[in-house]
Amino acid sequence: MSVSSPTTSFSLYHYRACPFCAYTRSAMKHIDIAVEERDIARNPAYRAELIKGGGRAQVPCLRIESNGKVRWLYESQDIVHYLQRHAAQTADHEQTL
Ligand SMILES: N[C@@H](CCC(=O)N[C@@H](CS)C(=O)NCC(=O)O)C(=O)O
Repeated sequence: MSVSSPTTSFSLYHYRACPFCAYTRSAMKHIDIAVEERDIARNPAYRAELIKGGGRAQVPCLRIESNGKVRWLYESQDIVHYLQRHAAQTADHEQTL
């Protein structure tokens, strides 16, 4: 029997001077999870993507792509809690393999 796990990729829309982004980036390092960082202050294309996809220019915002579906998650605490849960579930999944 083969086991397939869903593939999920993450991008964090942020900018350096934002304290909520700094909190989120620091938690990401602690969780040790791979998240692409997209700085909206340095790259106007990322800012445009965020507004188009998420609906507003607020940072931090986590873009979650899973099995072809995209979700945009705002609020630093919600992002950190989501990534913590995801990391724990992934660790559980790997232990059962
Ligand atoms: N409660 C939010 C606050 C985020 C926030 O205020 N971000 C500021 C930058 S530090 C921002 O994006 N302001 C622009 C806006 O809200 O449109 C969180 O914890 O993520």
